[in-house]
Amino acid sequence: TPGEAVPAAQRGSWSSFLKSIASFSGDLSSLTAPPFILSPTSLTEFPAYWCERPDLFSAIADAKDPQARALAILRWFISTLKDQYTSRNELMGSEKKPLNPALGELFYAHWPDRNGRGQINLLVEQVSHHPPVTAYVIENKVKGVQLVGHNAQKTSFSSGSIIVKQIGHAVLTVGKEEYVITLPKLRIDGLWYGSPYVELTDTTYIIGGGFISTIEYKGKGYFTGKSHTFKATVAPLPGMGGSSQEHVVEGLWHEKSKFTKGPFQGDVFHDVETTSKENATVIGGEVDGSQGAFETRKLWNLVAKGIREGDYELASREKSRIENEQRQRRKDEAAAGTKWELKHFKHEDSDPLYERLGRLAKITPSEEDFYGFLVNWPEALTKPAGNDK
Ligand code: HCR
Repeated sequence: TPGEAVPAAQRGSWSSFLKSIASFSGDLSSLTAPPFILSPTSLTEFPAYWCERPDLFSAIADAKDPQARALAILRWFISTLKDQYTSRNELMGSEKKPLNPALGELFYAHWPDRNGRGQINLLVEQVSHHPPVTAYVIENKVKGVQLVGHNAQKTSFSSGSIIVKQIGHAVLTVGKEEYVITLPKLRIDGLWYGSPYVELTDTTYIIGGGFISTIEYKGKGYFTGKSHTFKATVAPLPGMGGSSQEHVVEGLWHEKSKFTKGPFQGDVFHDVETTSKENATVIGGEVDGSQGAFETRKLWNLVAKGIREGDYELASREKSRIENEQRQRRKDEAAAGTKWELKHFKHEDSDPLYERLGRLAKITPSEEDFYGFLVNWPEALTKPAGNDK
């Protein structure tokens, strides 16, 4: 039945929310949604999903040749998908509408050194408000592995689902080698019932180090007939990689996948059950006096409390306060002829690496902008590795 997962008192506002989505295209974040679908977490926390299997991120550095490295990168990438796209369903019962970050909102966290894998730091900054754009860097300095990227979303509505085209890309640096990673397209299904969930569609690419991984996503009814299915091919880039053989991996990105072609055919490629998940340690914990006013947990503290405890009056009052403050800031800047200065990133109109590597795979769009990291880690993250107090 329609709206079966929606609390009775919110069914009316859920159906008007759906109607407004259906007649709307662009920045979904600005639409007001009924309380039951609100998440207490801001989008600035999402980049942590790239590293919730920190052992696999660090293991990229240990691969002994370019082909093994391409496989290690693919394994880490596949391992992130469950956390990126199904964890809200597991934790909160469905996909939810995240808090829309303020311009300049920050998120600092790390994964402590364990078993010599090295400390991994995470820094996130909201670099645009309308449209929302989030930039991030994740770095294991000891191992020489770094991920820098940004992402934005373009949404549209098609046969009952929200289609989310991700804009932006990530650059993974391993030692001196650089890889470009493109992002999947999302389809948000289950809206009719009030229990949205994400299915991935289309293709993503990981290009660099002489190899290209092409990852195709399908939902129910394809390859294996199951949700969250993918098929990945790891092949040498034209003119590179010598006699290396092609590998094909197939399976479910939220569970298990196997090599289905190539020298390791039949072997398990990745199994979510056997790689341990670790939430990032947030600098300042839930909220403490050391967090600045723009650090996400501090900024949204009372909104999140209201949402968690069902005190929607508190949540909406605080949300309006934050939004009004933001509007006032923009007005003041306009009046003074100044512009908000980013703290950790520098916007670049183009990314030559994306263009060069992207050309090899004919990826679209052929050009994208980029946010370069200014390499100004906050002190709380540069303390000696292992000191995770
Ligand atoms: C589309 C989405 C906001 C963006 C979220 C992204 C794409 C952000 C980058 C992460 O790396 C991965 C990621 C995962 C999320 O699945 C995706 C969100 C899903 C819903 C949300 C919409 C703006 C909210 C739509 C409202 C619905 C739930 C009613």
